[in-house]
Amino acid sequence: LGDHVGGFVPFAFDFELQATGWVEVIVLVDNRVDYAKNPLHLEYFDWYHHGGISRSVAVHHLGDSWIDDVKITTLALDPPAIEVQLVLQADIDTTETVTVYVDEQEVMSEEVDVSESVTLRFDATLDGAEIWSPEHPHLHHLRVTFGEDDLIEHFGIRTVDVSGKDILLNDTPLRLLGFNRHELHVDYGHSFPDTMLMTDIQLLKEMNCNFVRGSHYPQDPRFLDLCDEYGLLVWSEGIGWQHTVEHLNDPHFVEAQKAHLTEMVQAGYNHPCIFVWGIINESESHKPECRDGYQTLLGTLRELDASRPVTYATCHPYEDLNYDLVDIISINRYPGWYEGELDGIPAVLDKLSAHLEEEGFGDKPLIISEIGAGAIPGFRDRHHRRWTEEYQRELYDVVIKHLFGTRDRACGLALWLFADLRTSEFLPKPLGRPRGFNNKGCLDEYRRPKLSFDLVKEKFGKLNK
Ligand code: ADA
Repeated sequence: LGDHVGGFVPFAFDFELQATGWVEVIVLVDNRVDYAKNPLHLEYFDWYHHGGISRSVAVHHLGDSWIDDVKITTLALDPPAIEVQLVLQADIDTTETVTVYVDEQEVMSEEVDVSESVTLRFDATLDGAEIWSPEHPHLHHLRVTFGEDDLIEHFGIRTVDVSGKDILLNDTPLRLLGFNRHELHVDYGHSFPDTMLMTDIQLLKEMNCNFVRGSHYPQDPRFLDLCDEYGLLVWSEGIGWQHTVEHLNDPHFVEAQKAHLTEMVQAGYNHPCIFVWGIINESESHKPECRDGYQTLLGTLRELDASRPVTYATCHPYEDLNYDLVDIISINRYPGWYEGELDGIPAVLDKLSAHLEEEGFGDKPLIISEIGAGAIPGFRDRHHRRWTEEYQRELYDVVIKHLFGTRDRACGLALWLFADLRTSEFLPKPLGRPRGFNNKGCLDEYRRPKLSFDLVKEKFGKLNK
């Protein structure tokens, strides 16, 4: 029926039923690393690529006409109003009634002529509807019927804006406190059972987080559903890790990225938890030759969704050339780990903000999108050396105190990393990856908390009161 390049995003193919009876779907997955076939998954990335079919496969049996897509956008909070966009399709020329219900109240109904495809847009004011936020993650229920087809979607009414240094959720500045999360588990690879997804949610909530950066690829739609329900704000990021001038100037790479980002936005659009889209982590954003690539990929996101800000995480904060292209500046930095000692962390963080001010970007929101330290699970020692659980706890303490102590020096913090993960043996720094793991998790690979867990819980708890 078709081919698809790259994981972590849903895709679909149409086929005609030749006869009634059972349908057998055969999916061949090739997880050999081969840039020519698939430039999105590369061997040197700092995580282990589990192959296989990692998310669900389903067959939808549709009639001659069907609902292809629904997009729900919040237009206003008071009174609550949404825009609904429907894509209706048919194999034949037909006239059918399309009806839309919100929480089982009809909000629109009309006759539509469809031959091939029709896009309908309408606005609805939902008096009395509740507003979604991390503190009150209220979801509404939208049902569309069209001929014999129907489609149900949950949505939240909430707005996201950027104003000066603030990210506003429902017109109120956010203080984002959370973690980078890889969807990886030693027992399940990328295919989490529902209970494991729920475990991650519970642990994040227990630490009083309101924020998850989905590093470095789109997270499972079931995880996003849970973030909608439990009130965790998500940075949804397209796949990528330290791409070079060669990649960003290769049409094969850029086209594959565009297709991947399109599928990410298509799948994530209706999740109120997603408040920002991100692209290619830590790539060569400091080289002029990469600017066109950044412009194209960020432009793709903006075209697909004008309702959310865009960002990317840079590891070249002093030389970066693309700050003007984003709404939110996001910086990955490892003071106290790859550079300097614990007592140097405040100066490093202050220098970053001072640089942004000097360069004229001081009026944009800043997220510290990665910062952390490796801690081998169970390794403790009286001197609190590097790699001990104590050292990681002290580093988190210094970081959180400095960023949110006397005043807020950033509007968001995503600690690196939620849980330890198996990494690639092709990473060019094996000495920094004992056990073959990235050990910077606040929990180990089985989600057993390290010492820093209680510290984060206490600190984020006080800040999130
Ligand atoms: C980078 C990268 C992460 C991880 C981290 C680390 O900042 O974005 O994916 O590799 O470094 O642990 O060194």
